[in-house]
Amino acid sequence: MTTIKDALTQQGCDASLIDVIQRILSASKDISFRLQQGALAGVLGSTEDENVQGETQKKLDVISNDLLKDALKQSPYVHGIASEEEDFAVPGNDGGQYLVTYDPLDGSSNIDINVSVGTIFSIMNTTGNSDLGEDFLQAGSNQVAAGYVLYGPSSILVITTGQGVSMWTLDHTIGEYVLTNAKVQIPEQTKEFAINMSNQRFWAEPVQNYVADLLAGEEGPIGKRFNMRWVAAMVAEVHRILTRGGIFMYPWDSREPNKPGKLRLMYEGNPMAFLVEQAGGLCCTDKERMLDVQPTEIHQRVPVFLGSKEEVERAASYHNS
Ligand code: FBP
Repeated sequence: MTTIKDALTQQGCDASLIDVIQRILSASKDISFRLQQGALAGVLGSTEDENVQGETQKKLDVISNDLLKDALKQSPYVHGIASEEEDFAVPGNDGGQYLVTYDPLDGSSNIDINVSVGTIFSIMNTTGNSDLGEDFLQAGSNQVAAGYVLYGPSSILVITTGQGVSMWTLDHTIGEYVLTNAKVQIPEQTKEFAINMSNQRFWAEPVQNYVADLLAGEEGPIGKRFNMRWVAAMVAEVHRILTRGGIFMYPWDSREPNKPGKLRLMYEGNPMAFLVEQAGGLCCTDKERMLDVQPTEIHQRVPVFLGSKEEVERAASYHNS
């Protein structure tokens, strides 16, 4: 049986990077177990607190954040951590080489209704900048590894180190991730889109026009009928797209005109962009390739368009024209 360690070694990852990834995976197994226990573990529901994004924290957001943070801080190779649930970058070990960003539990509003959620992670090298917060402000093209664990009917790890994308299913009987798809490839064309349609009246004109053309079906300018999906957890939307294609959009909208979008660049946009590109798809903002965006702050938000190559190119063309 190929182990994750074997696969990462074959991809040329050194022992320190493998250590960091394995710590994330061991925390993910713990999160997966707690999610399965659900109400039995007393972990459902909200805390009294809000995170730095102003969102109510679920108990499992906090528990998952702590599990990942504790696992990573013990690694001699982790220089710093940035999480959706932490206001500021958290120092690791001075001699550590890697910076890790993560969303410990993406889509956490799904927890209480027993629908899929996930952990998203991204790993970069430290630049040596003595200001840890600034050290993190690197474009996504600098990522050395990224992935997510989707906690659904099964728990599935999807990972890239820049040499394609592989999928691993958690076998609870042995407590290990088992390789279930060695080469994930996104179909170039699709007839499926995902966007929160309830925000339609708030979108900018290019998104209004593009979605109107998708909805026009065979009679419209695109000339095909599209189906729509919305799980309300980016990790589940990306998993569907990696499995059978599609386009996912979370554009800027005028509900909060001063924010560029809802999703976060450093622990949602970038890791998903790395995975999607490595699987043959595309990911961009309304202006540029996601992986080229130069971050200005750790919790920066971005508009996101990702998925099947031809459809993302089409969505981008509405912004360019
Ligand atoms: P959290 O990480 O705080 O859960 O928020 C992110 C997110 O859940 C994405 O995963 C998802 O795409 C989006 O919010 C759904 O937002 P909504 O359905 O409220 O528009």
